[in-house]
Amino acid sequence: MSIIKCIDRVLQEVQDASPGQDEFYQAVEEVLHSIIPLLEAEPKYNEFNIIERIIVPERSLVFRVVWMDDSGNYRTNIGYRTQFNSAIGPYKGGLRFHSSVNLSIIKFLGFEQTFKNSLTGLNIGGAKGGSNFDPKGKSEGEIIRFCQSFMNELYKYIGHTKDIPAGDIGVGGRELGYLFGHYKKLVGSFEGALTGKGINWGGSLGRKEATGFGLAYFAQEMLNKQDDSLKDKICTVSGSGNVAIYTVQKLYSMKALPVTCSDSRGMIYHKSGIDPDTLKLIKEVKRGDLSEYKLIHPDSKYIPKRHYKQGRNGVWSVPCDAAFPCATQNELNFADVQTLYENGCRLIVEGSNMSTTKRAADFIMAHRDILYGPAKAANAGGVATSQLEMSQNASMQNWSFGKVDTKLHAIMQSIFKNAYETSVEFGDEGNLMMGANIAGFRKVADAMIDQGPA
Ligand code: NDP
Ligand code: 2IT
Repeated sequence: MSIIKCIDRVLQEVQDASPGQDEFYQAVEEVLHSIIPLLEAEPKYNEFNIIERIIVPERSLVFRVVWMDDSGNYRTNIGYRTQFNSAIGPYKGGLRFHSSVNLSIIKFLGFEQTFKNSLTGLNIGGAKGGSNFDPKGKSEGEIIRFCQSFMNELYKYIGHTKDIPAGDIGVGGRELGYLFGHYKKLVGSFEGALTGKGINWGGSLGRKEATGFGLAYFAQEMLNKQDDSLKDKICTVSGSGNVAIYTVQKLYSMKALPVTCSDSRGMIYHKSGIDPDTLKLIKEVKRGDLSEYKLIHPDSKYIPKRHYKQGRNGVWSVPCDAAFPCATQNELNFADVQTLYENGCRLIVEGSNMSTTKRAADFIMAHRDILYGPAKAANAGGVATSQLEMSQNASMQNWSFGKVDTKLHAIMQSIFKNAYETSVEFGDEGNLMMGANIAGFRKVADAMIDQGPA
């Protein structure tokens, strides 16, 4: 059977076995299509049925999380942990608390994480978890009770050499603190079974900043290759959480000008430049609404979501040189990417996982004058620094911010180099989507072959 026919058959099987799991299907389809050149060159992957094996998670845990709200009512949420692949190391990946979380979202994230983690060059397998619990508007007591109840089940399946969760949307330092505190109580030992921990209790300096800083380092590498730089580039950024804030901050050190940010209710356009300290105050300290930004910066413009053009993300209507989606999956659609292109944007670097819809990604691939940094390469700085936290925990050391940041920078350079060189090896120079997918896949697939039917 030809490789293309084989892939069509496998994709059909994914649809049959996981009906309605659109995000998972989207992630699998992108990877399988872009690794065709490798599969054609290397029959061993077909021989060992790697494709059929690699798209199935090693296990998916789905569990009930019951917790008590402040009024004394029992509330029920669904908890998830998909341990996708452990061929190259213990399962590693974040936890997402958001009302939109379901098995499709967790599986797509775990699948992407497997190749992302492989690209870091470090020995970490892929996983993702979370819950449809929405921390927004919950009291501190409710957050604590939910985190403890969630951990009452999750602790059985994680551990510092087994599976090491971290943060993602809706899970930051606060939630990780409550999760870790309860994990420690349940297992009776202090071990680094979570990353993104507080600095006083086993966390790493630089982890909080790592995804955003890494994203900017990756963008810099992409532009360096073209003898260009981020200097004076007008940048649009979406989101206003962990990844967005530290992307904005790092863009300034590279002399670029980030002019937008957003949350689920609206966006800010600040022509003279988004102030990261104000974002930290509103989102990290007050956990407030982005509309508060305008109260501090009256020269900025707040646009509520209901005023966006129908079917558009307002952020991408702002003319820019470079776009950094940093909120959530499929936040950049076909119309958005067309507008970006018409307005002269030629660099798209993904902070969020699977930022672009399939049609948007197809548009980007058809316009090779757009430099495109796919999420699994560009946002890998977060998980890479999580692994640096694991290293520090294992050796009982605390590295300086500078040491961690230098290592992060080197890792992002090496991810870019690997993805770029792989694109050259397979005859499509600069196609980082293909380069990242092939390089990420190859390491995991080779380990699976070595390990037999594990
Ligand atoms: P945060 O929870 O800190 O921030 C998420 C931001 O995105 C918030 O501004 C949030 O708005 C907005 N957002 C989330 N969901 C939606 C939605 N459905 N529609 C519109 N806006 C939305 O999360 P992170 O910054 O950690 O994560 C952002 C992205 O980066 C995610 O895709 C995540 O998977 C990815 N990522 C994160 C890493 C990390 O280390 N944290 C590492 C690599 C990737 P609001 O505040 O209103 O909810
Ligand atoms: O998507 C991601 O890479 C993360 N949320 C970070 C995972 C981690 O284990 O640090």
